[in-house]
Amino acid sequence: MISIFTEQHVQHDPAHEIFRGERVPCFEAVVRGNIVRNALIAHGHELRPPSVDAEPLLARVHDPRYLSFLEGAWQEWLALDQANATEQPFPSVWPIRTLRADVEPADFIAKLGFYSMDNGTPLAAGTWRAVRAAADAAVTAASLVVAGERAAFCATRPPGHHAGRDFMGGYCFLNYAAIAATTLQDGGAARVAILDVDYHHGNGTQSLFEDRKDIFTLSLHADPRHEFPFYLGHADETGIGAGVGANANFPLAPDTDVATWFGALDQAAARIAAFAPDALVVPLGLDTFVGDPLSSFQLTGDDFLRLGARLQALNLPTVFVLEGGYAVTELGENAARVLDGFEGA
Ligand code: SP5
Ligand code: ZN
Repeated sequence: MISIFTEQHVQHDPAHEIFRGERVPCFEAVVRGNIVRNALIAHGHELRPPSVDAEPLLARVHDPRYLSFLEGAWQEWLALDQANATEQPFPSVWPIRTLRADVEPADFIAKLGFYSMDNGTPLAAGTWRAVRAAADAAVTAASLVVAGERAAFCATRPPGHHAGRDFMGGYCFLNYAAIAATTLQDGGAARVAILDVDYHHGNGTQSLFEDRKDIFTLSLHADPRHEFPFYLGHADETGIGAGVGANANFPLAPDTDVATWFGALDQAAARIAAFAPDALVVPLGLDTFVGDPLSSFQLTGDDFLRLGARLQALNLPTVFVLEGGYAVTELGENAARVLDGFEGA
């Protein structure tokens, strides 16, 4: 399968994230991108660099004010203190209920909270360059499918499915699945389904499309009562307004076994078939793997082959977008197995 990969991912190289108030090494690390690239090559998949500019699409998915903030954030951080070049900014205050989420503050850390859902999405000097190149990769992968490829893989990091119209979160800054879906629609796919199989609920993607009836968002994930993103992803979220019926969540108990996970996948597949989309986007998180340090699901390597085969059986033009997966040694193999399973290898 043609996979779009950019070396620019190395520009996003934060040292730490916050876990239970302490700084810990980032789970979402540069090595992830390199491991995925190496495994794709080893499995015979063709790698290509991005060749389409995402610029015209960005402001259709994200708030222009948020994009401007992200583009200039590192310079603002340095402007506070040149010594910040070797430090990382973290938000410490958020416009929660009763506070105003419409007036952008002037203070940098206040702005960071204004545009963040958590303090677990570290920003680095080259974050904008990395996420901007990844957006080009998403548009390129979707454009290949528009041009007639059966499927393509946007093999980029950092991930994107927690990012919403005007916020970052969960290691995500720009929502590549949403960018890919929009590109597919521009290319003539009137109805698009987005099936998120990451361990975590795809809150950003749901929030971007839950009021739309032409984009069906589905997500299989750990129950948000127990797991990030905590505040979205429940089964009763079935869409809003014109989009009622075009959102489906399959929250699963922590420690859910493989048979139950595939049972939920079958239910999601039946819903997609009934929706009769013209194309499919798969936010592909590999953090459902039994050895993943952030999660409690139990999929093995063979299960990722099975997942690829099940997705192929939907018989739709398909764009895969890399999301989570933190068992770095196995991440590349597991991603490649999904593509292999899809291609019937
Ligand atoms: C794209 C994606 O998978 N984002 C996930 C963001 C999760 N952020 C919360 C991380 C919590 C870390 N918990 C460590 C548990 C160690 N056993
Ligand atoms: Zn995840």
